[in-house]
Amino acid sequence: MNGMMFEDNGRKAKISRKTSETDISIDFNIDGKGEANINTGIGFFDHMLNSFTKHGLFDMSVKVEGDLYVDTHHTIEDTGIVLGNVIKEAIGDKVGIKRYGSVILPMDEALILCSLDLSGRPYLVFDAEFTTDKVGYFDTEMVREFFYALSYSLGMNLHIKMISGTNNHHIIEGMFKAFAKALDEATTKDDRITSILSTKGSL
Ligand SMILES: [Mn+2]
Repeated sequence: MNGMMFEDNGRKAKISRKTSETDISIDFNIDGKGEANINTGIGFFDHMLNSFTKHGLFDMSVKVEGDLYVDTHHTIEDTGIVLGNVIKEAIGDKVGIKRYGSVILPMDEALILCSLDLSGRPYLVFDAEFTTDKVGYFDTEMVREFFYALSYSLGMNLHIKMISGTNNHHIIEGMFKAFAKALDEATTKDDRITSILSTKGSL
């Protein structure tokens, strides 16, 4: 040994991104306890990111100052981009992780399927319809945009399918919770996996 001290920073990352439309900072820890500190300026979006953090047993702080005087589009989409980047950074080399995660999650009458692969190849299949334009100040059409941005910046194949549901708040919350559980599974380390889980040797 050369006497240097190596600090294991764990599976954490922090990213800040500022454009003319949004100013976003996200701190993310895969191996957390579900502690969230979220402020996007959109109440229902905060509620969703809180649920995601809690049910994935991540720790996350999110600070967003977006151009909400325009609408919620840039704020939600750009948060998806930065969240995907920060999760990708926190996952790191993917050695030892399970790679795939799938869950079917109920929330009262809503039943949501989420299945994902941290393959490095972005692809979103989103199969759901909403019956209201908004939940609070959150535009329901932005759910798909959020997960699209996230799947591309993270390099993830993501399937989200609504199996049943009528209440839009329940359907969307079910999606964020299902995504959290599936991502938690995919990022979990398995002792039997000693390298990267791919016949190609890389992801
Ligand atoms: Mn709720």
